[in-house]
Amino acid sequence: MMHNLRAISLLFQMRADFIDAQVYGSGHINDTYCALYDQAGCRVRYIHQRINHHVFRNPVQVMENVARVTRHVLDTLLAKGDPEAHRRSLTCIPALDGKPYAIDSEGNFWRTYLFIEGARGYDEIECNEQAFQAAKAFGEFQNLTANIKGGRLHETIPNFHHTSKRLEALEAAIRNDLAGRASTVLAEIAFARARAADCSRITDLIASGVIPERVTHNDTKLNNVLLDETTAEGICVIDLDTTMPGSALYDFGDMVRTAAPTTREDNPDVAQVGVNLNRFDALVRGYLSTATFLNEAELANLAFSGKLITLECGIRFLTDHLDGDTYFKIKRPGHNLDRCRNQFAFVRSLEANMAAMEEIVARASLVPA
Ligand code: ADP
Ligand code: GN1
Ligand code: MG
Repeated sequence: MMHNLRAISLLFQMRADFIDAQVYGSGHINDTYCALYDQAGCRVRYIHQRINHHVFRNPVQVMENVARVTRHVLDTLLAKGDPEAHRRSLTCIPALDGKPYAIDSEGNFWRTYLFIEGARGYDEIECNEQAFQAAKAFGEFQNLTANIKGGRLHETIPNFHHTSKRLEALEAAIRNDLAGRASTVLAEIAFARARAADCSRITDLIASGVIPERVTHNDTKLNNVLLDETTAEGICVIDLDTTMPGSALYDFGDMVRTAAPTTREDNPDVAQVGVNLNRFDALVRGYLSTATFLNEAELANLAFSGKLITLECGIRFLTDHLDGDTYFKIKRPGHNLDRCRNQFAFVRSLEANMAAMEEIVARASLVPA
């Protein structure tokens, strides 16, 4: 459904005249629009976004986090004299009442960002350099947000990367079988259950204090960092709704999930799914060039984290398939099942290549950044 973006634009302090708007991007959660404006004679684009309040139950808290994080990153870049500070951080345009969000007549929460020009996100990786640059940018984002003031950020989705709880949610979905599909996915259910022990490895290390809690992005898929169209440099980390307390391993793991495979996340031909070790090597080098704060336990689990987050994502797609596709946007019937099978095929490939990946991490950890 296309919203009335002209009406939405009037809720914000635009200081520009609305021309038109189009649905934009390929995110699975929010409704994103790119809007064209005339700003005192200049054509300027903005992003208007409806927050998915089915997924984010407390949009006010989401926007408190986003406002704090974006302000902090921008201030840090400005203090360093970065000449492109507003291209390297998201900038919220305030609503008429000064808040970072506006509520429309139907109770939807909206926000508006400056459109980052000359950079784009990729649904499918094209070269090793993109992997290096994306990982470097996400590591730098962790550096930038590490010392954010004002106390702990809100947990916008509690237990977001608690993989054992994700497996429990899958078990509940199997029991409820809301869409009557459980009997058709027995192989996928068995695949997930066989890996129950993997699910608690990182959360156990966090609980015992071996792995520290950090401010992390938690949704570091490749298309959530915009790469410069000419230099491929990671310009701006976007999609900050889940930036909250987490583990650096969640972030590295999701980079592996989305930037190391040989094909896109929803390719139904699982014979094409595998891990590209050169891309993995580039991710490790890019991430370690900026994430210089990692402790030994974090380094020792970098390779495993890719498997964990891919397994978790596959479990989430399977759960949503069983629930009748209520969480992730789908473009065709069976889309979530295709995604699940693809992710599980990638888990298999990561398992087969784990020793080689461990070796790549060990070699890279010895080289000073
Ligand atoms: P979702 O949570 O649905 O993934 P995102 O915040 O990632 O939503 O936005 C969806 C897409 O819109 C992104 O993948 C990106 O291509 C584009 N996008 C979002 N914010 C901006 C921005 N400020 N400038 C340019 N493109 C953006
Ligand atoms: C969603 O919003 P988007 O498309 O960047 C999801 C991630 C999943 C990803 C799978 C808030 O990310 O957790 O890993 O889809 N975001 C949320 O592609 O659930
Ligand atoms: Mg996104």
